[in-house]
Amino acid sequence: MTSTLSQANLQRDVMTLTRHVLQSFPSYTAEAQDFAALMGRISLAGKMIARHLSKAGLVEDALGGTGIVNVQGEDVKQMDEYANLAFIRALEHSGLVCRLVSEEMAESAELPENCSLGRFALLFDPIDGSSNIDADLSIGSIFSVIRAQGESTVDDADLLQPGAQQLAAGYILYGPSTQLVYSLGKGVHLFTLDPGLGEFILTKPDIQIPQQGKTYSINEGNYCQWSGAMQSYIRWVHRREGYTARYSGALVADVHRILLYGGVYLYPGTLAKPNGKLRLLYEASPLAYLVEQAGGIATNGTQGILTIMPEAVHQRVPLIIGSPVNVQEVLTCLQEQAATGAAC
Ligand code: AFP
Repeated sequence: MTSTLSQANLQRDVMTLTRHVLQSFPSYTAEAQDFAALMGRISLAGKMIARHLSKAGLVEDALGGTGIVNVQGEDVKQMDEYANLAFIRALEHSGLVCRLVSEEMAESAELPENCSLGRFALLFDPIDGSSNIDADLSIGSIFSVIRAQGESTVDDADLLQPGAQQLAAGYILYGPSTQLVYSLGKGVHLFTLDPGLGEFILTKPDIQIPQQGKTYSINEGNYCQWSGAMQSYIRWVHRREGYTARYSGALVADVHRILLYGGVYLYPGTLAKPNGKLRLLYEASPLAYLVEQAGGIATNGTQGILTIMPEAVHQRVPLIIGSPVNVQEVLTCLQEQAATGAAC
């Protein structure tokens, strides 16, 4: 007789990503099938990247740089290039996505064969945290799905939509296991890749971010480059008991920790770069969508990330994201300093 535990495991193992997406719609509509197929393609790219990463050091083209500098002025790693292509190849004949915008491409890639009106556009960061790759540390891929509204596939103006208009967003975290977190605006759900099955299996449904946490995550090496208000917030954190610093150099990994345990991640503007480092459309916005779906807050310090009207596809934005109580502490400190000039 099959044990109760085996029965529970069998039950768990059939809750695949595809089934979960289909079940989140009231019936088996064309829209439900489109989203299930789309998430299937995105997860395929994630599996290809995870498989390639698992052989890093053994194969020639997983570690090290390409010698190329991307549109962001950053060195392109071999894995950046591989992951970017993995997304393109996984999506190009899907019939679902007609435009692709990525950190690694100056111009959006057009897939004309898929471009009937109302098709999706995918905005993605193929490898977030590239500097972690060669040290075998956690990295991620981030994605955002919007509806391409214009007929032109050359002009990106119709892709400049506030994050609140995203149809879906998520990330894939390549850590000790490979995990995929996604939302279609109906809660935030976490799947773990079962390498034997080759499937992402639901392991944490309906994630709610803790109201507050003890983690603050920021690159304090930039301290002298921040505004006085941001410096005063960090000094306030240092004086408080209970806060602990965690910073991995990969946004996905740091935000994932905060989604599960609570706390706040910050990448503020600096004197030299007032808009900070992170990209709005394929880093800050999708993560803001997830965190807000889970009950958290994401802001640039004065405005909610999801309400910002983008002006360019590769634009950067300061980011403060996490548990409501922790983010509110940052905002209160920034507002007090702006109003009175006094440190918090
Ligand atoms: P890389 O992909 O160039 O390593 O940048 C990663 C990232 O965009 C984000 O994942 C990190 O949180 C942040 O930059 C780290 O930047 P700093 O090294 O300036 O702290």
